[in-house]
Amino acid sequence: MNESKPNGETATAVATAPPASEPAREKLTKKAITADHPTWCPGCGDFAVLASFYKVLEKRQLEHEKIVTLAGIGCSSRFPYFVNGHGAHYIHGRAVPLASGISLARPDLHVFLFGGDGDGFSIGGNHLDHGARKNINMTYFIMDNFVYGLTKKQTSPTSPIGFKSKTDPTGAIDQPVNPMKKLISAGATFIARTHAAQVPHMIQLIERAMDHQGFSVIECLSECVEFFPDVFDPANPKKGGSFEVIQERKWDNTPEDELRHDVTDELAAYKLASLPFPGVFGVFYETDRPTKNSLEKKWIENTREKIGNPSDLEVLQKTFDRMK
Ligand SMILES: Cc1ncc(C[n+]2csc(CCOP(=O)(O)OP(=O)(O)O)c2C)c(N)n1
Ligand code: SF4
Ligand SMILES: [Mg+2]
Repeated sequence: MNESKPNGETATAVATAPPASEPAREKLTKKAITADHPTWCPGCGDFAVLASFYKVLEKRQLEHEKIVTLAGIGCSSRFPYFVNGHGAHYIHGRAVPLASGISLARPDLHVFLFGGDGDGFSIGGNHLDHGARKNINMTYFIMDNFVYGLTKKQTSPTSPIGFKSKTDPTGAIDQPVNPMKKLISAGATFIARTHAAQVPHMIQLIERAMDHQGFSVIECLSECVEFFPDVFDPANPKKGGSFEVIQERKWDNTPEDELRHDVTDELAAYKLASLPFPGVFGVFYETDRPTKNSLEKKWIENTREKIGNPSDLEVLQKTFDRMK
């Protein structure tokens, strides 16, 4: 089995029994992962995201102390409060820089980010771009509700033209961000899209994103029942819509395979991203590019070797000595 993110670019898990002195690990249960009672409005799409995340953690039996959940500010960004693991509810839009530091300093951790469309595409839009181009190892789940929920209904970067809000009482006039196009052009190496009413699909994508080495992002249409109700019904079969899943290429040499989507084809991904709302769901783009984590690790190792392999403490001491 290929290990998920933390254990390096191509690490393969080796089943080894724990040393006799180490007590057996307790099973990671939903009870152990659950921290607090979610404070979202009844019916908010974010509940299903949390439930899916719990399911993935339970299924994958990650080491409890290696789970980190980070977020900016927003209803969706309350996420870390509800997960019993390391975590932080950080500054609005600044979860990516915080996560970058944690990911680079502690490559053994599973770094998950959760947040909203405002947090990811407006206030933190610039940070998202740089995390993506640097391909820093983390999994970013964006709960897109097309509105600023926490601050009670302002136009967000993904609100459609015409949306009436407190900031646009006569209807939004600005062209919305297309999350898939933004992420492809920024250089994210795993880009996918899902819907909070589709729990098995969400679980499948979270697992794939986790296993991807690099900056992986999932945009999830997650309804704000309070300030933008029913907006995602066109993609919800239970509400009369249709949830169209991307058929990925199987490379099985069949004529029908020619019609399937090659996830490594950037232009094909752009074409899928151009489909009218509600569009399609699944993996738009996936590519293998060295992570900043691996490049930086190599650079540190080479430099350390050149100066005689000092320990971290010795490097620190030498730096302090120079300041004297
Ligand atoms: C730097 C900064 N700017 C603005 C705010 C006010 N603010 C808090 S949450 C938020 C929008 C949240 O919207 P979104 O990220 O879409 O999350 P949602 O609540 O919809 O899940 C804003 C503008 C803030 N806290 N900090
Ligand atoms: S205001 Fe909207 S996004 Fe926030 S908890 Fe309520 S339903 Fe969810
Ligand atoms: Mg929002």
